Amino acid sequence: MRRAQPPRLPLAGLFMFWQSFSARTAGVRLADMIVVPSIDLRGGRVVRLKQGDYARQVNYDVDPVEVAESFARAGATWMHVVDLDGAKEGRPVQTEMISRLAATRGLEVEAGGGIRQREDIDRLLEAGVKRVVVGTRAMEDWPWFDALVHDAKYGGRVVLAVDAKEGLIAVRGWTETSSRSAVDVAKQVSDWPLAAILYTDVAKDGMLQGPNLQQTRAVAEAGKVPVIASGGVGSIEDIRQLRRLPVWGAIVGRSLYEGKVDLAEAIRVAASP
Ligand code: AMZ
Repeated sequence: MRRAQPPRLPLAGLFMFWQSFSARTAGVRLADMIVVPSIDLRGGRVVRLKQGDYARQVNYDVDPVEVAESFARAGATWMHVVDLDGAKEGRPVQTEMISRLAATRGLEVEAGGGIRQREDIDRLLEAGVKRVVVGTRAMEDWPWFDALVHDAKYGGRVVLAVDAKEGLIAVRGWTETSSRSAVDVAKQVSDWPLAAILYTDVAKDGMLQGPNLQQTRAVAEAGKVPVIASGGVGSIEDIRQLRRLPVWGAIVGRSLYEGKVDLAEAIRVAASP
């Protein structure tokens, strides 16, 4: 969908109201996009993997709590935290650190990696995490996931991770691929009370060479659940490109740590009309 240019003041306010109203009723995203900085944790440290490969780990010599505070200072409203030990081991491992991060003033936290049980979710929500991300168990036990998402207790608190390798969903720390396609799953959950679908292109993740715009668009247009795009952002131009898609948010990770993207600038670009 082409975005109309907003008129100059004083009509701008009216236009924004109309835009917001029409976007809501049409079931598409609002005009701005949320930039979601991310922290990937392993052994309590901030790391990034290339293409999700645990053997290709980059360590950053930074304090996760300070990083989260710097995100808030730059104007971020949401932060994405991945427990990479958890995703690999199939049980939450970094819960204590995630609880500390969830206490960051001004930042809402979504967190995942290794969540397999309701108790894992309850623990994170009690620790102040606003939304939990579930990938593997959803793909391997769809009835469990269906019941979870439709339980009023978890309404709007669950994000479905759709991590795709060449369109097919990857699970268990991205070491295995399922036979289902990302677009099919997005269609299937179209009317579910999910907080979001987190769509990650595994081949792009941690590579700083641009997101998979085509697949991201296909997933975003497949259903009504807001989509968070993840994987590959390496420049402000990538933020501009993603902003043209009907996505709710975009995850930015490695490019922040390596100084390729300035978070405050990314937030400005993502929000400007
Ligand atoms: O980089 C990886 N190998 C990796 C990763 N970043 N493996 C899983 N994850 C993330 C997913 C999602 O946020 O993007 O872990 C979460 C899903 O974990 P699980 O354990 O529910 O599949």
